[in-house]
Amino acid sequence: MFKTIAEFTAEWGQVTEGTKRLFDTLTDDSLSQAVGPNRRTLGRLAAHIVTAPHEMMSRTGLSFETPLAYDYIPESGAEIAQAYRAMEQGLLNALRNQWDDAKLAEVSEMYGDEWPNGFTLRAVIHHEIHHRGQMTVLMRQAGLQIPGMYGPVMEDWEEWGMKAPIV
Ligand code: NI
Repeated sequence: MFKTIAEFTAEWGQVTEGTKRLFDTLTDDSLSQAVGPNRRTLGRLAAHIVTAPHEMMSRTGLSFETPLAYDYIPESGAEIAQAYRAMEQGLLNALRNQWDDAKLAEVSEMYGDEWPNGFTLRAVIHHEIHHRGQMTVLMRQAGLQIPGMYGPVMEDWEEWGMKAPIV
């Protein structure tokens, strides 16, 4: 759990930088990709990543606008990428303007449980990374090349003239 807003800001910057690179790779055609029938499409997953931090943080009393309605799935990858940028800045601005570090130790009711706000901020990041991983599978299935997040992707090894390790 985060103890200071500065700690969260530093990590949020790293995570959102990766997500922006991923979202900028989305094509409009790819958004209908799903792992199977009646499963969430790539567009729905991406829109969920945009709206979930607002849904979670609103329960703590933090106030900022969601750039997408919860049930709306854009048909444009660029629109999702733009909405994501608005969300990540809106969340950060709200934290800086409305909270101080002491607020992170305060507890809010979350889904029938009580979470310290600093834990909720941690959950926001884990939730995003979780769904981002699902997105990369669908993006591969849709024929897109994905950017490396925590290490090289297949194409990076090829570019370096090396064989990708199969481990
Ligand atoms: Ni989720």
